[in-house]
Amino acid sequence: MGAREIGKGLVKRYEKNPILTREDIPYPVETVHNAGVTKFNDRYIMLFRSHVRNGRSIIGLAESEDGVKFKARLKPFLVPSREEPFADYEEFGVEDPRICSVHEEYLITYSAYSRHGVRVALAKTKDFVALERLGFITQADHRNVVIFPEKFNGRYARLDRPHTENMPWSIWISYSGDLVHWGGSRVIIKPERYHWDEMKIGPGAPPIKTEKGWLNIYHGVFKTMDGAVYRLGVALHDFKDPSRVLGVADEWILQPEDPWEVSGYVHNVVFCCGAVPEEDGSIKIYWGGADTVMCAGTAQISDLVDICLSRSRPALGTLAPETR
Ligand code: BMA
Repeated sequence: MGAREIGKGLVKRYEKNPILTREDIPYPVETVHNAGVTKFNDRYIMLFRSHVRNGRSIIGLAESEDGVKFKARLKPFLVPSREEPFADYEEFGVEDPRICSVHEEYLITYSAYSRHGVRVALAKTKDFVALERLGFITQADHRNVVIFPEKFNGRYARLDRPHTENMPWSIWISYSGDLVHWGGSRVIIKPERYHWDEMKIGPGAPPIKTEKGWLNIYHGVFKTMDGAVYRLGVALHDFKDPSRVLGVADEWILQPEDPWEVSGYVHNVVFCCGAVPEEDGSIKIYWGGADTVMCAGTAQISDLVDICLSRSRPALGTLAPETR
């Protein structure tokens, strides 16, 4: 991918960003953002979120040969269900899909909004044509679920992000034998006070296997007088025990800089739901810009792993243990 460097960032933005906008979609939408991306039969598949004109969201599908020039299908891929039990919990829209490749199947997690709150739903597909909803895998007040592609001691693992009233929202881990019922939950990464991620953090792309552990690309939010700023950061988790955090990089890897990241439907947002590792050691990272357009960039996987380990901060924060 052709690239230019912004600042001294580890992520090189694609020179023709944004890569997908509402003008590219053959049905009426206001935005194209927060897309999950994976490789399927040597093609890249992108599931992207779009606001429609009532302010609610649906999910579309676009395909690409090279990972940057995408063509959208004629119809949306996932819209709020009309069948129970899904209809009741999806009536306000479906958002922020992640695609997790597990065995021969692709698991899709997405946020379902309704009068009952926001919770996370799980669906699966083998071919990106037929889609089967498996169920809701959280109660209300959860978003951002990413499932690891491998089992650990016979159980699936996921990173998730419950909401809470009295603590900054943090990244948790949970386990399941069947993908539908989850438990064993515990917090593993917390925002750091007065850092770029102090307001809240949440999983972004499904974890990526590297030579040194699982790479977790997550988002972190900082509150300013001008609203919240969404940036991306990285953490590294142990191969065998993903609840063991080997390092959380102290610095962000991407922040809103391009005009379509700084201004749009929600300004100052880069938000990641997918990344695709390549055989040459690079990784394509995809992010929504200002909740309006899709952008892409590349990084070297080894660079991202290195900053997790060499510029690390404590995963559970630097506060004294008794105040955590
Ligand atoms: C979060 C989610 C994301 C969105 C971000 C910025 O809370 O709603 O889907 O990209 O806010 O608006």
